[in-house]
Amino acid sequence: MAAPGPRTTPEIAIVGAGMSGVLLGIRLREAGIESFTIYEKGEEIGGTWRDNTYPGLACDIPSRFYSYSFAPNPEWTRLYSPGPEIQDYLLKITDRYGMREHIRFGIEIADVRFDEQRERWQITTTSGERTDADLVVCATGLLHHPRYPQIEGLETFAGACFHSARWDHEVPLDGRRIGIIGTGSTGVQLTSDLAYRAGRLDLFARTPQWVFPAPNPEYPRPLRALLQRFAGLNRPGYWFWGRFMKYGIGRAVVEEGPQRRLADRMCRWNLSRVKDPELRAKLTPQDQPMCKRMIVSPRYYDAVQQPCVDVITERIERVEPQGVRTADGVLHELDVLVLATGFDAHAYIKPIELTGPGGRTLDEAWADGVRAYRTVGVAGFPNLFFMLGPHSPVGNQSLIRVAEDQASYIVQWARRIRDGEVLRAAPTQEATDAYNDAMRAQMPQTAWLSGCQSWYLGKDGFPELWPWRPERHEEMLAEPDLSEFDVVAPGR
Ligand code: N01
Repeated sequence: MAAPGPRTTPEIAIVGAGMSGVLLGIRLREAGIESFTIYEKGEEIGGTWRDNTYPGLACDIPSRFYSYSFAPNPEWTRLYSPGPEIQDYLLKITDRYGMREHIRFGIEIADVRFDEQRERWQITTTSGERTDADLVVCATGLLHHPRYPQIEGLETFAGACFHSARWDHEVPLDGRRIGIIGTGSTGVQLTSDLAYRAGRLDLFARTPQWVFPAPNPEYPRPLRALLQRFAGLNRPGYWFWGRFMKYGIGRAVVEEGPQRRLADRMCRWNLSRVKDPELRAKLTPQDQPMCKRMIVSPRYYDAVQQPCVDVITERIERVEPQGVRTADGVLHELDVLVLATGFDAHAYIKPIELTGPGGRTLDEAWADGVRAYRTVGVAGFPNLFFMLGPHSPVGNQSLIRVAEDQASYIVQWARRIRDGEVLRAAPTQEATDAYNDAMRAQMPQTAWLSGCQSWYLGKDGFPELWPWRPERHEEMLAEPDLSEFDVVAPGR
C-alpha cells in the first residue's frame, strides 16, 4: 500500500510552553509554518522560571547571553539577573511574537502513540481529548519534577515545609528559624538571601559543593537607557558573553587545560575566604571542581559566615514536629523547613506514555539507559523530537543557546514535511549507536566522572550532559544528515 500523500500543512504538537517550546513556535512561524499548537499543562508560560520563585533565585549564566539571540533585553538589571526578570522577559517575548494564540493552557498530555495506518501521531490529553499530529516535539524541560527526600518523619513537621520549587509565599521568613536541606545551586542561592533575613538559619549540607566566585554588578540606568534606545548596542554583549562562556567554562568542564586549572584555582581561592578552619573544613568538597554543576555565587561564603548561620554536616536522622534531629542526637528546632533537594532530571517526558511504531514504548527503548540521537531524536520513533532532552545540557552553558540549535534543526524537518520531501523520518539504530559510542568515549575527558554523585549522572553511570565543546552541538545540529535517517517520502 502506498504511503499517504504530502502533508503540506503539517500539524505540529509542541508539548510544553517553557523557554524552548515558545522558541520553537517563534522559529516555525518565521519559517511560514503556522499549523502548530503548544500544549501547556500550567496556566502560564515559563516552565522552570514560572515554577521557581524562591528568594534569591537568579540565573548563573550572564543574562546578556541567557537571552534569545534574536531578542536582546536592554532591561537586564544585573550581570546575572534575578529569576522574576527572566520570567518577565519570557512573557514579553511570548506576547511580542504572538505565541499566545498558539498555546493551549491547562492541557496536560497523557499519551502519544504512533498510528501506523494513518502514519501520524495520536495525542490524548488527561481529559480524554484526542488530536493528531504529523510531528511531535517534547519541550517538557529537564528540571520540573521536584525530588522530595526520603527522610523519616518529614510529614510530622509542625512548621511550614515545602520544596524550593513550590515556594509558599504566605509563610513569613524574617526573623524566623529556617532550615534548608541541600547545597546545590538552589540551596546556595537561598542561603545567600535568607542568611540576611532569618533569625537563625540551619543549612543541612550533606555534600559540600565548589562555588565559583563571580561578581554580580548592576547595570547602571544610563547604560540600560542607551541599550533601550539603540538596539544594535545589545549585540556586543551577547557576542562577548557567548564567547566568554564558550571558551571559558565551556572548555573547562569537558577537557583538561588552562581553563580547568584556572576555574579550579578560583574555586579553591574562594573557599579560602572562609576564615574559621572548622567551617572551611565543613564546606570543603571531596571531589574536583565542576564534578557537579559548578555553582556560581558571589555571596555564599559571606552568607555562611553570618553569625545566625549554622552549617550542619551531621547526617539527618529524622524530622520531628519541632525540627530536624541529626545523628549526633541534636534537635535543630525550626519554624520553616525548605527542601532544596533538586529534581528528578531523568524523568524526561514522564508521566506521558509514548508509544512508537510496532507498539514499542519509549520506556522499552530506554530500558538499558537513555539513548538519544544527537540530543533531539530517538531511533525508530519517526517525526518525534526532543528539546533540552537527553545529553542536552551543555555544562554551565546557556540552555537558550542549546534550544536555539535544536529549534533550527527541528524546523528544517518541519519544512521538509511541508514541502512534500518527507512523510516521516526516524534516526537509524546504527547512527544512534555510533553517536552514543562516541559520546561515551569522550566522557572520561569531562570533569563529571571525578567521583561525585549528582543528577548529572544517569543510572548507567554516565553523565547526562553534553561531553564536547559547546560549538560542536551547534555544528552537529546545523543540518540533518539524511544518511542517518530512515526516511519515507509521501506517496511511496
Ligand atoms: O538541586 P541539586 P538544585 N538529605 O540536585 C541534597 C539548576 N539550577 O535544585 O549532594 C540531605 O543540585 C543534595 O545532597 P547530595 C542547575 O542545573 C540552576 O540545587 O546528594 N540532603 C544536594 O545538596 C542545578 O544543577 C540555577 O549529598 C539531600 C541538594 O539536596 C539544578 O537546577 C539555579 C537529600 C540537591 O542539589 C538542580 O539544583 C538553581 C537528603 N535526603 C538551580 N536529598 C541557575 O542559576 C538531596 N539532598 C540557572
